[in-house]
Amino acid sequence: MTRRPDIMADREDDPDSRTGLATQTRTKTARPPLYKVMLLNDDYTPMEFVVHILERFFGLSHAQAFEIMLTVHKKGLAVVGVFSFEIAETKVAQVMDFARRHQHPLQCTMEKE
Ligand code: TYC
Repeated sequence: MTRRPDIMADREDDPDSRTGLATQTRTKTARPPLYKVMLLNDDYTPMEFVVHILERFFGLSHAQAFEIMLTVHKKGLAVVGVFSFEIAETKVAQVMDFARRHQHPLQCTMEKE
């Protein structure tokens, strides 16, 4: 009969027993990463068009939309919302498609928070 070397004599369901290293089971649930959706300023897209986009795709009131549009206009960009990857991707695509169809150069991007 062939004898197993001692090094192999660990229980097969315990990967730590041979190395002496202990691992712990993680019980914490990882939250999915969030993504900032940002609008960028440009010199050509009309202010009312940007306000309309913020109302239509981001559910902002007219006053909130106007405020964020002005922030983008003055500072160059602003975060308009924070979403899961898939929602952020959809918002960016909706804004870019709507702007393109109206022939405005408005840019919308996303970035991991
Ligand atoms: N700067 C534009 C203008 O003066 C307005 C504007 C605001 C454009 C926000 C883009 O994301 C933007 N007409």
